[in-house]
Amino acid sequence: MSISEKLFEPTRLGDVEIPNRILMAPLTRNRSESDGTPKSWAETYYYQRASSGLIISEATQISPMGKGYIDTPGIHTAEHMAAWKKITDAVHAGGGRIFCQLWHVGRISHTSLLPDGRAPVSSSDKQADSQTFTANGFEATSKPEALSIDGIQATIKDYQNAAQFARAAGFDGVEVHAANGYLLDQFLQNGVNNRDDAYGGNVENRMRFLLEVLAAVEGIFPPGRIGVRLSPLGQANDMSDSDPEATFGAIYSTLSLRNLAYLHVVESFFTSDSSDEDAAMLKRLRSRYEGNYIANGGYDGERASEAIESGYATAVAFGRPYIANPDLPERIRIGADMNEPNQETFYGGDETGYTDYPFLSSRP
Ligand code: 8OZ
Repeated sequence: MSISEKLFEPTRLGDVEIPNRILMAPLTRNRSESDGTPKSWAETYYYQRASSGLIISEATQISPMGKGYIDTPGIHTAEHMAAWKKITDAVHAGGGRIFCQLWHVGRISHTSLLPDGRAPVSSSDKQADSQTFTANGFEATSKPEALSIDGIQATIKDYQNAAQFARAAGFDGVEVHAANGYLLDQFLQNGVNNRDDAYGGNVENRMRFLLEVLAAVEGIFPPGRIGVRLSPLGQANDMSDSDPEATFGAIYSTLSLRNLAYLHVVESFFTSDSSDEDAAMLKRLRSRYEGNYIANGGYDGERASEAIESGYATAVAFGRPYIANPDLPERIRIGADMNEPNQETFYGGDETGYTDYPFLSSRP
């Protein structure tokens, strides 16, 4: 199959008009100041990618306790806000749109990254068999403490506070990161969540935290400017659920009623390929969500064309291709060769492998 013209048909994601269906996926790059303030080179990086239908920012912590890796950005201080404002201004000047991905890592963290060397928090005290990246390189994630009910309520306030900073920073909306084994996912899936209070047990209880976060964020942005990211295949960060299809089916159906901008689904992660059974389950789950669906994970222009032509997806978010191809929509449109991303410069470092990937022709 060839490239569908539908990839370049404008549409609406909730309240946000997008000129094409080729979105920039959230990409962790670990190039902020250690206090979480984005550096000025991020203005160049995001500006270069403004021809995307929608940019979803790299995962951005909502609070000091939400941090899990070295040099990731935050959106919980006036300094963060001012630095992000320059980035959103640059994207808007380039004709683009950008959402802020609101992130709390939960147990995927290390005491050395957290205030006063505290333990990370999660739905339970189960330690992840996973690693994070600290000042000392890769280290095993620390044993977490289960959040109290008061701790959950305070974290919901942190999401609301971060959404307020995101609005002040000029973001067009926010994406609530509930995927990839981070805090909200640690509540959704019962391989980690063993609580016996109102936030554990059946799936209605396990999704309560996510729904309360959405309600709090909806006080700041309208639902049509809020997206949610999920990863029902649970491939990352030692996640598991006893019945993923039932769990995520209930979550999709519930989110379907909220008139959100979109549901964004990680369909495969770079650590594994999805099987036919996985693809079939993703398809059955997809039928449970009536709004805009953003597919992500391993797509190229042809697969994206198929997904959009068939009505399966509204848009497709590209990750690794966007690291190396700032003008990705144009390259897909004309069938140009792609620059290959260099894995060695994905995380941390300077402008090399960040703002220096070449455009097809002269830069915008
Ligand atoms: C890669 C490295 C660190 C974090 C995610 C925020 O998986 C991430 C992430 C990805 O959602």
